[in-house]
Amino acid sequence: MARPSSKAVASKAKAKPSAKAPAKAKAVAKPVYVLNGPNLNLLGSREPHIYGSTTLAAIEKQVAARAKSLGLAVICHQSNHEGELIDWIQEARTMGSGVVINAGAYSHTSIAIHDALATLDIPVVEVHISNVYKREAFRHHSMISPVATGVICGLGVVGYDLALEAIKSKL
Ligand code: CA2
Repeated sequence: MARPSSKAVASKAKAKPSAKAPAKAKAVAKPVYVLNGPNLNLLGSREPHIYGSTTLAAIEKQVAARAKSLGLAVICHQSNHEGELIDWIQEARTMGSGVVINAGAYSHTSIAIHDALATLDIPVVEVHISNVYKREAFRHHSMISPVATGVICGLGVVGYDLALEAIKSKL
């Protein structure tokens, strides 16, 4: 009688129970969403006396490095469109661990961004590069501050790093 092939024998062999518990999939930490609103793509190119000379790309690089040192992950987005910012805020509701947002001029006008942020159960830090209280009166009111965990304003681009530290302290 022909011997069973080693393959057939192997398939009949009982699997040894592992001494270890089955390895669980490692939980991947949710990223902090860093959102920048209208005209912030122009940073570094105009009005350096107000906003400094750092470009948005450099800010995003700096934020990614700070996040890494804090053990956080980040997703950075910029848009000139209110609805796109709202889509990312809604995404952060389930996919994010926090939101850092400089909504630009929408900070002063947008009930829709206020409403989107109000749905979040994660920390939200509003950032302004300039000190809006030293500027025109129309910048003194923010629609989103009432639904933010905290606000950082007037400290330049370091405000984004400070916002990440604040989020870390809340997690
Ligand atoms: O200080 C901030 O970060 C602001 O959110 C910036 C907004 C302004 O409307 C807010 O009142 C305060 C404006 C961003 C415009 O950014 C520019 C950057 C360079 C050149 C022109 C605009």
